[in-house]
Amino acid sequence: MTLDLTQSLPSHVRATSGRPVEDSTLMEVWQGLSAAIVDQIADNWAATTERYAKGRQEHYFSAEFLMGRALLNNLSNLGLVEQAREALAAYGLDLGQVLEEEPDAALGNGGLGRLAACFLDSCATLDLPVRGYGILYRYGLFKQLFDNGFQTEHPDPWMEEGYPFVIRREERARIVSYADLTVRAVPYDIAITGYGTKNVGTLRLWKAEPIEEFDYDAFNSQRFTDAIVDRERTMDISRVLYPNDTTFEGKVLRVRQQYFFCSASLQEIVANYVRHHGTDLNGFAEFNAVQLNDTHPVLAIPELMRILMDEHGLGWEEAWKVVSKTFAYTNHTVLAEALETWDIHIFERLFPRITEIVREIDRRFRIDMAERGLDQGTIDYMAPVAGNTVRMAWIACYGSYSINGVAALHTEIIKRDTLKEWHAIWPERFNNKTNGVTPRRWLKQCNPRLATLLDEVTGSDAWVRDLTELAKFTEAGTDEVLQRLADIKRANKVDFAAWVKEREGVEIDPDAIFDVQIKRLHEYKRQLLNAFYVLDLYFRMKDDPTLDTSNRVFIFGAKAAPGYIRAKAIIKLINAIGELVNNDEDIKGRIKVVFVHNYNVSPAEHIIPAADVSEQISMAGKEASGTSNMKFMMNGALTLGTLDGANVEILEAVGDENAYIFGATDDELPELRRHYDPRWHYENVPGLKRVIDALTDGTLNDNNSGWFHDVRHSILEGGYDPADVYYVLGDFAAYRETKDRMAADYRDQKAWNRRVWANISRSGRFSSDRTISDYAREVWHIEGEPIA
Ligand code: GPK
Repeated sequence: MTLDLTQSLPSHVRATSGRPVEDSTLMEVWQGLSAAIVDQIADNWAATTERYAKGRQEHYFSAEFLMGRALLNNLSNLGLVEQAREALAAYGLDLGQVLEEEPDAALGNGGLGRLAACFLDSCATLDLPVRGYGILYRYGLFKQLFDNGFQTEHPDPWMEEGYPFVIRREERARIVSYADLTVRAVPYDIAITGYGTKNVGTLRLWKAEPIEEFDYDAFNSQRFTDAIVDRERTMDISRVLYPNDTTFEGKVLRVRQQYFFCSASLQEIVANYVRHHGTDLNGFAEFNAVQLNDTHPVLAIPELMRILMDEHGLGWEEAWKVVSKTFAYTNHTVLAEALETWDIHIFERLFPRITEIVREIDRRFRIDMAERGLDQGTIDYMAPVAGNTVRMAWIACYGSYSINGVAALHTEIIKRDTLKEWHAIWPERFNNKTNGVTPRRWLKQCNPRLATLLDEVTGSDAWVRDLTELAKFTEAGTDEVLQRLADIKRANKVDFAAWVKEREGVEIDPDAIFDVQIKRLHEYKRQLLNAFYVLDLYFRMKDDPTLDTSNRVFIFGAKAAPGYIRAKAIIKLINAIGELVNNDEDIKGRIKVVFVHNYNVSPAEHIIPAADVSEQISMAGKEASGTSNMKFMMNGALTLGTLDGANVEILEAVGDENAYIFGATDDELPELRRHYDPRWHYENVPGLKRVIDALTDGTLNDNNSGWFHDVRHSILEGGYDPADVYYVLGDFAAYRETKDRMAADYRDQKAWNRRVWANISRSGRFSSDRTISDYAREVWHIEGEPIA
């Protein structure tokens, strides 16, 4: 029997704090309430785990899971929000305040990590036998602060004060061996509740620990410090998340991390197979599939070969047959700088046996391809090992039965360009799985006002489990519904304005257009294009104070990889523009720029429900999918974007009249770029010269870093790269025209809200439930297994 939270909360808080609720801190109350939730789901969690262990399972391997906060998600899934509110109210406590105590589990960088988190939510909701496997980083993604407008990075020891949602499973620890180090991998499990189901899934995160607390030999022979040093070397493995997004960083520690979680996870999966299906591993792939979230977990391919051959006696051919029916690979980018390649000497030093296996995969690959009649040039290009370089994406393509992109356009591009040689040989391996996002966190939880309206309009909460339900109500946008949409957006904007005032110290007008670009800072995403527009609008307004336009708030949120100086320069630039614009008396607050610092999952939950405009302005062909575009759509923001990634499919879903699309397309760009002269645009496109000159003529202050000169130079002159690689100047005129038109359209609120409703009601396809159903049916071959 499970207790009502009113009964169970006090004892959990007391057990946490050692004091009555009245004398406990808010943090302790958060911990107690969280523990009470874990208590509530324990039986269902155990039942689900047992049930899944027997049948076919999917294992989602990912170096990143950007989970965000867990408590509200669990309360909401379990239908306990009101109960929790009441249980706390009895002590004069406010649920909202308690929820704000929770640290974000930021074990990911951006889209790829958050996608993994949305997928787990959908798998749980759909009762699918899927488990996530990753690393329990002690430090999540760095915390971002601004110092004089410059990004500074700070450690994020997110579970230092205790984190009740993670359960250590000491008894399931595994040994992971490197040539120079042997470590214990201890699993920590996080329960993944679904919406409207009793099933509870699992995210298993591995922590590296020393085999023994101390190396007693070293300790006893007076080499105490040596013993400590080795211990620290072990703990290093799961110490920190690498803060790069779509860029590869070839650090030894990183490859150690990758092998660490792949090896530990596979050992466990194989042991489970043996327990339930016996010692003949030839049948392994009938019960297990592994999805590789990008190339970060690709070492799982040679590692499974090793386990099958060295520990279970399979021959090479038998093992390879199993392996190539087990793995499926998702590609998340076409950017060359993201391609993971490792120097084989690193492999040799860390894991000689894995290196041997990789070399053998390479040797057999070359024979295989020669027999298929490929020429030597193509074989060399595709081979897993080239000279001293191991190419993880090629191992993934060779060893996987499924290869997918994350939006229709992206999949076409990898078939046509990035992976075309692979597609030529194995077209049947390729498939598209357009990304999705969970409507639980990204609609029901973050936008309760809109959720209530949807309940009313549709007559039930069925949309929460099947977002395509909303499509039946595309015609339900009556005047009354449109007015309520407007009221909801306005209320969300008022809330957001208060949040921004408190957090960033900037005052914003809830009646202004809230125009939002939130994503990692990368040149291809073109925050610079947006910044140029803001500056240009500012100058136009200075020229003509009567310029007839709605008030505008430009909201940015973005972290730059710590070593990506150009990206950091763009952050500084946006902050400098904010400085200039926000404080100019002439502008009278008609333009405001807000850079929300430390952008992460929780800030996104405040920002997205308040947005009017969703900036999705990457250079066409570069953004594999994008996922914030989907979150905005669900929350009734209109897309201002290029025909890139999933924008293309959003446009298809809503129709031309309900989105603002501009700019060069992927098809047009090669030809356009051939004749491209950014200088010509600088000289001739209205507004551009003034904006670009402002970077360096003293209008904007980069505190003598020289960074704004570098930005200008990269756009006009280039250097190592050609000038303006991402076609910022080329698309500026179209962007300005489209954004101006959008702002003019905003004045007709009724027409605008009709578009808002079109977006919300047609967002069903972008639920991660749809994405996951597609993976389950077409790639994983699993079905829902409800425990009750
Ligand atoms: C792609 F390659 C990568 C990466 O290292 N990190 C990352 O977040 C993103 N991504 C893409 O850039 C997005 O377009 C995409 O929506 C997301 O992955 C999820 O597929």
